Amino acid sequence: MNATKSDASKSDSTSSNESLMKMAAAARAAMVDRARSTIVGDVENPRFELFHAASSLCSQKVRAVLHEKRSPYRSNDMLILSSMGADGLVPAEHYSPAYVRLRLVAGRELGREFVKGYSGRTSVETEGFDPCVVPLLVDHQAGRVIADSLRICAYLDSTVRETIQLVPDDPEAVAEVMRQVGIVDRIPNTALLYGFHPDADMRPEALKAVMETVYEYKIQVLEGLIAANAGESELVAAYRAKITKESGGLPRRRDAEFQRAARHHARKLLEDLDRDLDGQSPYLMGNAFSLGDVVWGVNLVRLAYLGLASLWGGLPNVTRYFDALVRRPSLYKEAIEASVRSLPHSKPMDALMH
Ligand SMILES: N[C@@H](CCC(=O)N[C@@H](CS)C(=O)NCC(=O)O)C(=O)O
Repeated sequence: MNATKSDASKSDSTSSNESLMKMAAAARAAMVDRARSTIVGDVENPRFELFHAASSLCSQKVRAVLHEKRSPYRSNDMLILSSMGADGLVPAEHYSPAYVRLRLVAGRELGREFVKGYSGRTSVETEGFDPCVVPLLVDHQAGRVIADSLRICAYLDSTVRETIQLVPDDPEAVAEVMRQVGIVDRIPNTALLYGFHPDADMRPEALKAVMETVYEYKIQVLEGLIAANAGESELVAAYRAKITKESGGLPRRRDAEFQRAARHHARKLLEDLDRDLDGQSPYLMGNAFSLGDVVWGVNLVRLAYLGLASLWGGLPNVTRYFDALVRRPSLYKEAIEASVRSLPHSKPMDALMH
């Protein structure tokens, strides 16, 4: 009896692994340019597969962890901005039905409701599950799909044990690292990236130009996808949730008070960080590089890219911390170089390149 049961569950898990592999292959195939699907590392069939974007802050966190772990992976570098082509709107690749179906598998495991509105943040904890974003990790060995950068980073740290450990063992240290990770996860990054600041908008001009139409294009593409997939109710619900969120962002893009509040909030968090750092050691947890440093590193680089390094003006510990973080090879490659390669030129980044 037991043998039959375990045979059955083995074949169940084999078939669900197969179906996951097919779903991942379909999401890959929906990308416009297959050349953006590559293997990072020296193995033919890596255990991990990442759907991400070079420019995406949340993807940079995950790639920096994979770099620290020296884990090979299949990299699917997606275009996450819809753009206007000669024949009309070219949809962002992470809105493709095949990719969203794969994400919905991860969403079921996450057990959170779809995102219901816009706050300028992207944290699953505070906003709910956005079915139309990157990054997304497939673990082909475990037959699992994991959504959300915070969860993916923690998952990779607990799964790949043979290299650096980014979340420590000591319960107090774990609590502190995860507290910092949570703080960064709730920074209103979308507000800072998409928003037109009324006082000093230091973002590159080419980036501002993209942001003039970003919400309109997103909504238009998503409406088209709803019409084209009207028979698939789960997909339609996912696209509707995304429209709700993006429609909420549209009036905030030029909302002066909202934009000022987002910056003010970021400054307060940096003041807290300045107090949390001891002013001597390179990292949050002394000499031990941790997941807290990965996420702060990526986010500080993004703020620098946006011309917002002034937010840590007069905060000596954060200034020193930033200098240490940008020297870390994982952050240099996955946040600094990747941003320079994939985003419009931003002058403050020149000083960080070597
Ligand atoms: N909480 C999610 C947020 C993911 C997220 O917002 N991703 C952004 C890039 S950092 C994205 O895909 N934006 C494209 C879009 O909204 O269409 C995570 O950390 O993974």
